[in-house]
Order: sequence, then structure tokens, then C-alpha cells
Amino acid sequence: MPDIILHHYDASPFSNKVRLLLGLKGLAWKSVVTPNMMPKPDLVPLTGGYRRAPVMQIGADIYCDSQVIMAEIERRFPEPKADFGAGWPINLWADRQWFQHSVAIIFGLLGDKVDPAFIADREKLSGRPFDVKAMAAFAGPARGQWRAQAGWIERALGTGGEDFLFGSLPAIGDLAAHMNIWFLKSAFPDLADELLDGFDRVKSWYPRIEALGQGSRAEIAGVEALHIASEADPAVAPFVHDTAATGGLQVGSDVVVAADDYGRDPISGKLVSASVDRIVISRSDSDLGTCNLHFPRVGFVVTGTGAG
Ligand SMILES: N[C@@H](CCC(=O)N[C@@H](CS)C(=O)NCC(=O)O)C(=O)O
Repeated sequence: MPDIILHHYDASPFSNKVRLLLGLKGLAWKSVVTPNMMPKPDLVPLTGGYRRAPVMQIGADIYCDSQVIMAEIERRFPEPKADFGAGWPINLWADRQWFQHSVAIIFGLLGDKVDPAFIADREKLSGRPFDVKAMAAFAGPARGQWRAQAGWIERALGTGGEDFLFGSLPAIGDLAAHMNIWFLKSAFPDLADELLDGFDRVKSWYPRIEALGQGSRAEIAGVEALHIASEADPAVAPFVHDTAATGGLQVGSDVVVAADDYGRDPISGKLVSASVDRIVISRSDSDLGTCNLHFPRVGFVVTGTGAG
């Protein structure tokens, strides 16, 4: 099997969640550090326009979004098992609802210190104003909601009384639940401590997640990753196409895939297969040859373009 390559950056919370899963599985991986804003000349040719972090590459298979990245790591490396319990719904809640409260608190507090180029980039990404003043105004109420969501983790840990959310072993749900705490702690550790005050189970669970480590990481250049993709062929898609998962679209149809939250850049290609978990499309160009792009089924829209 070709190496796992993670296109990511250190401060990215979604990337950190994936790095922890690589640690949980004890895997070796290659790291391509991408910029935290556009342009991303070594990433976008691989993804056909998807620009968010992280992206995982294995040869000519490109996995866009931390949900499908974690699912593929679990599929290829089933031991130790990490996909059990209500991991995926926890992941979606933490990526969306809870994350937006973290963003408002962090960027509201940073206020004028946020680089204008970063603000302009995130406005383009979301299609909405990235209004740090509005975030600052919302940061107060958001703190209470942030703490309430951390309180769900505290109570869930109390239900089983074990080391992790679903028992004695760490699961994808733990890594997802850890993400926003890591994000706030990285930016404002004192505030994180204040908002976690009294949550003793969370406080003893958090270092257990950190102790998973991040696997064995080796840096490579973005151009090397592009070269690896150009030399490889995509693997056979790991499941049978389920027409019901795409509203009737057939294999081989020309389609456009886009996230349904932010960063909705359309990615076009031919439908390879889709299931309740995943959408796979293929793209070909003269530089890279054919790559298969994988997206999670939940959180992405796939539409037929009529041709093909
Ligand atoms: N749903 C996506 C969200 C990814 C995401 O929003 N990542 C942030 C960085 S943590 C991002 O890409 N921001 C814009 C950028 O870095 O260019 C996932 O789970 O991977």
C-alpha cells in the first residue's frame, strides 16, 4: 500500500483530530504542511478545488474532510478498533455546532489581532462576513453554550464511569469530542480552564486522549505528493454502488460534489460509486492522470450535471 500522506497544518483542529487517530492506530505517515489560507498550489490540483484542511492522500486516492479520512483509516487499519459507539453523530455535532461556538469565542477575543488577509480568505470560504466585532459580541453568550456542550462530555463520561466515552478503549467519538477543547486550550488555555471548571472527568480524560500521540510523522514536500499521485492508479472503490444514496444517479454520471456548510467550492468528476457512508468521484488531467476523490455522504451534496 502507498504511504498515508496528510495535507494539513499544525494549528488546524480538524487535522489534529486525524493526527490523534493516526496515533491511536500507531501508524507511520507523511506530512505535507499546507498554508492556512489560499492559495494552496500543491493541494488544489489534487482535490479538483476542495481547499479545506485536512486532506488525506494514499497514492491516487484523495480523501476530503476529516469524516471520510477517519472512516478510511478505520477501514484500512481496523486494529485497534476505533469506530464504535455513536462516533459519527458526535463528530458531526462537534465539527459544526460546537466548532462555531469555539470560532466565535477565539476570533472574538483575538479581534483586531486577526490578520486582514485571513479575514478576507475566510469571507471567501464562507460566503459571509467574517465579522470579528460581531463574534466578540457573541463571545459572551457563546461561552455559556460552549461550557454546556463540554458538560455533555462530562456527563457522558460519568454514565459508564470508564476511561473513555464508550468504555475502556478510545474511539472516534472521543477524538471528535476532544477537538474543540484542544482548539480553545491552544488559543486561550486559561479560558478553557475556566469553562471546564468542575468538569473533573473531562480533565482526567483529556490527557488520556493526548497520550495517544500522533503516530510517526515524516515531512515531505507538496510537489513530491503530487508526483506520487501522478505515478499511482486509484484503488478499486471499497463498496458496491447504492443508487439510493445519490437520489438515483448512476455510476459514470457527470456530477458535482460540494460541502453543504462552508467552503462549498464545487468539485466536478464522474461518479465512481456512492454508499450511505461515502461519495467517490474520479477526475483526470494531463498532469496527474486519474485520481479518485472521496467525500463523506453526510455533509456533502452530489448533483448530476446532465452530461455523461
Ligand atoms: N468538515 C471539514 C472542515 C474542515 C475545516 O473547516 N478545516 C479548516 C481548518 S481546521 C479549514 O480548512 N479552514 C480553511 C483553510 O484552512 O483553508 C472537515 O471535517 O475536515
